[in-house]
Amino acid sequence: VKYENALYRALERDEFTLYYQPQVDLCKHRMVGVEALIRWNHPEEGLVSPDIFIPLAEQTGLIVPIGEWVLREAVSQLKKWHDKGFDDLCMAVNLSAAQFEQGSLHRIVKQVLAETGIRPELLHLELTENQIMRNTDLAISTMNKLKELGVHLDIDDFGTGYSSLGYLQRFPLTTLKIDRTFIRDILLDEDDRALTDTIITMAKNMGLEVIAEGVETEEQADYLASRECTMMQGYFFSPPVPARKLEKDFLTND
Ligand code: G
Ligand code: G
Ligand code: MN
Ligand code: NA
Repeated sequence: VKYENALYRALERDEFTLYYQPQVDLCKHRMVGVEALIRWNHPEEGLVSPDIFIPLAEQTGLIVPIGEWVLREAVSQLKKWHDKGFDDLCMAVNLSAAQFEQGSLHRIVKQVLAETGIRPELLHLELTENQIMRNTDLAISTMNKLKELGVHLDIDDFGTGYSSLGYLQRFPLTTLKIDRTFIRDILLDEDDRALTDTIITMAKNMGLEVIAEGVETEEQADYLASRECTMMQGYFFSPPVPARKLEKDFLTND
């Protein structure tokens, strides 16, 4: 309740900003994409975590216009990076449940792609298992429409939700993102290791790409690479950072 009124005004006052976290492919020895993560610059309280205001935005329905702002901002930033010569960089954008279930999502994505001229396959939309399992028929039909536009559909936090493996193959997915809670203890906990190995194998067998989230150490990265999971994201490479910082650290032309 504390932030509710302020949240209403945050969009028009331009208080939101996006941070970007690199997604690296160890095979290619470089960053291949980024995930956009929203931040709120509250006038009095400074940076407010999305863990606090996203649930509130979902309750109030504000997540729909905020989510549309995120999509537009992320894709227009991607366009700027493409124009600087990094023209195969991908952008991943998180979708909330309300946004995903809005009839207008497909039209907005199509419009944003048309306005920027971004190749659709360079845009990844992230959904969680729970989002797609809520109403599977609606989810499949929405995902098919998005897939027809050519964008990628990634499952975020994979392994923590309630999707059944039998259902998984009915969704037009491209990527599984292994939740960071499994990666955290991958070298200490046999069960987490077994689970991670299984997700990697399953993804390969289903023709899906796989990304490990929350990679914090070189040892974790080495282990994943030894299991042929070479796409990774996490503090070991970089935390989410402002666009300028990402450019400085990862997008230099020399
Ligand atoms: O970046 P950070 O780890 O603080 O993000 C916390 C949570 O907020 C994560 O679950 C992340 O998916 C979510 N989140 C971040 N940015 C967005 C966004 O633009 N839209 C939605 N729906 N969720 C976001
Ligand atoms: O739910 P989603 O995967 O979209 O959320 C991404 C969140 O994970 C962001 O808030 C980001 O700050 C956080 N994050 C990214 N890399 C790491 C990491 O290596 N360790 C931890 N603990 N959190 C991470
Ligand atoms: Mn995500
Ligand atoms: Na995640």
